[in-house]
Amino acid sequence: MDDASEEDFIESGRLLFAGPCEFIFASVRGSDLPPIGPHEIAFAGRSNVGKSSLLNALTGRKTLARVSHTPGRTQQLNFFAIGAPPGQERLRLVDMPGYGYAAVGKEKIADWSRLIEDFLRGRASLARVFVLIDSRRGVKDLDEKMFDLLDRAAVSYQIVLTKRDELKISERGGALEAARAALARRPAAFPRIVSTSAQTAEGVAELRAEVARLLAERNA
Ligand SMILES: Nc1nc2c(ncn2[C@@H]2O[C@H](COP(=O)(O)OP(=O)(O)OP(=O)(O)O)[C@@H](O)[C@H]2O)c(=O)[nH]1
Ligand SMILES: [Mg+2]
Repeated sequence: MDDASEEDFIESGRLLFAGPCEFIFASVRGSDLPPIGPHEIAFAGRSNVGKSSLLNALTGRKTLARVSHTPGRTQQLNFFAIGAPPGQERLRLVDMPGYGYAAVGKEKIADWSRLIEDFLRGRASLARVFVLIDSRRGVKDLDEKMFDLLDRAAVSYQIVLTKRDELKISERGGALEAARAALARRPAAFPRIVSTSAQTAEGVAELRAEVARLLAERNA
């Protein structure tokens, strides 16, 4: 696939997500994960950053993943199968609970940490984690902690900027530069950054292409 162009990946990404897509499993503890299947891509990030919304935008379904009206709504790992029939899925997407929601008690935070760490460690099918960063807020301490965790777990990760529509066009280059700078000390992070909006669908075709490229590399 060395000579495949960006346009080829845009098209294969479109096809990948044009097919069937369904919710298959929810995990509240690391001992209760679905059996290993196809490659998985997980969506991590602060509560309210737009994980569920971006997952819906990617799959073109408005209500596949539940979007929060109050932060901290997704409190489990939600697995979605892309492609059918069952057992022949091409890919799974994993919507992760958000971090950094202040009103969550210590006990919940401990449960959350255990679930996330159990999932990230030794999940052979986990191909990459997209760490979503709000374009307006940039990379914060808790995001750095997530990067630390991913570095320790030796999981491939990549920054995806969200809510790009909320930035003025003149501010967009700066948001990308800042995210790039945050990765300068992170050799394990994938260097390309995708800037998206679930609201306007900007960057969504590019993110699908990124997924298609990753699958092509993995299956090569
Ligand atoms: N303007 C704008 N708002 C967005 C975008 N994506 C999500 N939102 C809004 O941000 C809020 C949070 O979105 P979610 O998709 O539920 O965020 P989440 O990261 O899944 O949140 P948790 O599950 O609580 O961790 C909702 O009010 C969305 O409508 C976007 O691209 N642009
Ligand atoms: Mg969510």
